[in-house]
This record gives sequence, C-alpha cells and structure tokens, in this order.
Amino acid sequence: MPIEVTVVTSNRGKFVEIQEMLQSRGWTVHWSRRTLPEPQADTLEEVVHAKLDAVGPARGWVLVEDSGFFVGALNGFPGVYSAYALRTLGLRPLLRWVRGRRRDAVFRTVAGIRHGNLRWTARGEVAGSVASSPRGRHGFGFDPIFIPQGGRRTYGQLTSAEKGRTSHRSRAILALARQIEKGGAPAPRAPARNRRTARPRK
Ligand code: ITT
Repeated sequence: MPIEVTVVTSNRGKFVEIQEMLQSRGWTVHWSRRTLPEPQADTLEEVVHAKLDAVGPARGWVLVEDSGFFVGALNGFPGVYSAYALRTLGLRPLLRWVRGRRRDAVFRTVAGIRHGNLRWTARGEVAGSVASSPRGRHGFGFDPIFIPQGGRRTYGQLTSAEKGRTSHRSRAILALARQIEKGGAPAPRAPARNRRTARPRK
C-alpha cells in the first residue's frame, strides 16, 4: 500500500530533499510548514522525540527530523545548536575558529516518524571537512562550507541529487523508510533525560 506522509518542518531545503527521497520510493509526501518547539537538549534524538510530541494528534504518518553540524576542532559545536548558531552568527565565525586547526566535521540527522502512538527513529551521518571559504550556490544552511569525505566539492557545489546519494539526511530517511516498508516493530523510545552534562553532544 502506498504510504502518505506529512513532513513537519519550517525548512524548505529539508522538505525538498526528503520529498525527492521518498517520492522516488513511491510515497506521497505533503509539507506542513511549521516551527515545532525544540527543547534545549543534549542529543538530536531528544529533540526529535520532543518534535514528535509537539506535532499533536495527527492523522496518518507524520515525519520530523533534526540535524546538526558537528565540528571537531570546536568539540562538536554547533551540533544540536546548529540552527541557533547559524541564525545568530552565520558561517564566517565558524570558518575563523577552525583556521589553522583540524578541519574534520560530521553532519548528522535523526529522523522520526509517528503513526498514532507508534514511533520509529533512524540516524544518518556523513563525515567530511570544513571548507576554507563558502563555495557553491546549491543547497542551504551549512552546505557551502561542508566537503563530504572522498570529494573535493562542497555540498553547495553539488546538485540535490548528488548530495542525496550519500547525505546524512538520505541515510536517515532511507533507514526509516526501510523500517516502515518492512512493517518493522517500532524502536523502543529512549528514556527521557532531563539533564545537562559537559560531555560532547551528539
Ligand atoms: P526544523 O523546522 O525542521 O527544525 P531547522 O532549519 O530549524 O528546521 P534543524 O534544527 O534540524 O532544522 O537544523 C539545524 C541547522 O542546520 C539549520 O540551520 C539548518 O539550516 C542546517 N542544516 C540542516 N540540514 C542541513 C543540510 O543538509 N545542509 C546544510 N545545512 C543543514
């Protein structure tokens, strides 16, 4: 049976990528353009569960995701604070802070889907490095400064189809789609945590 899903996100770039990925598997994809409240949390998983809670009663399948850009030289910052960091600082300070230091970075996505009271989550990540300056006109957010491992071009220099071949988001979304299509049992929900620690955030 074809699956019809509503993606809840304020971010058009995310939605377009998710739509391409799921439509190619025969899913019907709708967009609910909303900003869901996000708690100050240590992990992307916690944020995803909070977003799924905040969606409220919904009919059918509902999908949310949370992504972060984790820079090695900055102990994983901006990580779970990526949206806030990008909004308040932009890309330039990040580029300045990594100058002359290790340049490794990881993009991570945790995607979550809900149907009634059931929920499933999946994680995807891609390793790479921070470019020395922004390059490319494709994509959004951190795309102009991230070079995925094994390549020389930034995500900003790749078409969305090229980015989608190996991206953090496509890995998470595909893992999630496979679980749903197989009719797999939902993963147990991680225990709620409500503490702040000094360990690196993931
Ligand atoms: P939501 O409404 O879905 O929460 P958001 O833009 O706030 O949208 P996130 O918190 O998940 O989403 O994203 C953190 C930041 O990382 C945000 O500024 C995004 O633009 C950026 N980002 C997420 N995925 C990205 C990608 O694939 N390439 C570049 N930047 C990305």
